[in-house]
Amino acid sequence: MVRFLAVVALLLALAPAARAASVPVTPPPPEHRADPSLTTYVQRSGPFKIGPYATLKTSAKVQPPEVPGAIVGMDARLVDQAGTVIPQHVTMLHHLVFTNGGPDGGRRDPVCPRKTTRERFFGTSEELRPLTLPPGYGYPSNPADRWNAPIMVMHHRGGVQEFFLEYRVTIDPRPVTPVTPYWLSVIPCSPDPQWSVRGRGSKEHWRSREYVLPAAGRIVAAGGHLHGGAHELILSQPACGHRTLVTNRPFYGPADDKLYAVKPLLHEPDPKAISWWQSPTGYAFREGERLKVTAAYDNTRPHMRVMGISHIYVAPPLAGAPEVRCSAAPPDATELGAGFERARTAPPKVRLTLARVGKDGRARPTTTADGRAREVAGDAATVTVRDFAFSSTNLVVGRGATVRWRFPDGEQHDVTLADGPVGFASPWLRDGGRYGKRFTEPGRYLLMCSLHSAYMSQVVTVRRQRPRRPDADPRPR
Ligand SMILES: [Cu+2]
Repeated sequence: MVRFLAVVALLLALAPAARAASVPVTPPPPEHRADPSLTTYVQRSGPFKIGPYATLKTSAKVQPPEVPGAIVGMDARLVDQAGTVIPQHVTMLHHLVFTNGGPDGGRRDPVCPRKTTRERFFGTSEELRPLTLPPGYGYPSNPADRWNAPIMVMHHRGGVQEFFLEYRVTIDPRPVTPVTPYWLSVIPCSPDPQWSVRGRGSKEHWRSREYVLPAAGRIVAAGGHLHGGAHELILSQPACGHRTLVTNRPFYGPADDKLYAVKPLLHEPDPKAISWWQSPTGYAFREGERLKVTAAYDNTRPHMRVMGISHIYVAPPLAGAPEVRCSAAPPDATELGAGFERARTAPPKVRLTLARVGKDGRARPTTTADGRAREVAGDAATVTVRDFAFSSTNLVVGRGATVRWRFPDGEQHDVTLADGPVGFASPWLRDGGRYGKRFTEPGRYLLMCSLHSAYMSQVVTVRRQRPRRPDADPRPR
């Protein structure tokens, strides 16, 4: 019965989005840092419905404002029918990316080699950092542009929540210097650009990626995206002594922030804000210049499905300016900070659990497995992930054994550590996808599907010695 209810809830979470509808115009909100005489278009997509404790991954229908011009400020949040902002500890906007295919839908991100990714020009996540640009710069917006917005939302309560995606776009109709957005992700050009931090070994974990910029220009703004556990995101220039151009710093909520009181806590909260850098002069770079993005994470404990993405906005070179190697740091750079009180810069320690949904429909934290232990004495154990369940919820293996998960369903799932000795997570998998993990550290691994975390869990216990009886019940009948 609980299983059946879970499936109903999950189907509800997948209900398609309705069309976008325009709502009034306003003066720019202070967060856009725009000329007060400009106009902000407050637009909505939805309504969406999200089921109890569900994760909703969908594509929101979004469109540019009906006036031509340039975007000089933009943000997005979840609101209810009355327009009231829904707090993140209730229904969380976890990821959002606005893409622009241009009027013919063919515009692509120039740093993605296979050219399958549309131009990404605004992204926000749990950080909810608005897009702002220095005065005189803007991202060109044509009412005929074809926009799209993949979103990922997490509902932290029982019951069904209705919400709208509200996005506020400030347009400057006057001529401005156009910017080109580049999305420099540590994991490039993927719809799920994540990896996991093991949480063993050195105190800090680093992961980097270099990109070659196709044309000369000036970086006039830089934002970023990090997950929980992050120390910082660094944009550097390898050809100039690996100097740092921009550091985006995460800001975590205070300890009494309701984000940390979510129960069951099935996902490590991301930073509540991330710094933003902008400069009218900018950092000039040459055609073919390499830029490097590095994400630094705490490595004293595991952090799963983390990301590191630098969002840079590039203006054309200054007319008549000589091309210089390693241009001086701009004198007019500003860094925008947390924007809330009592921000913490060090990632707080959080302890995730598994969950069990009761007959009353409420999810409660648990750290134990359902069902009797299945002990596997051999080198390998196979787990099938089918019908929103792991086939072995309580698996015992010996140190050095490999567990292989098979994902035969058409629905996407994954296997992600909630708590345990070593961090890991599989990609989202379906249609026969497979994932294997060799367990070399003994201990208890609390595992879940991150897309259905309240409903799908498993405990793998890794013993120092292999269980004696192959595939035996602990109490033979
Ligand atoms: Cu799943």
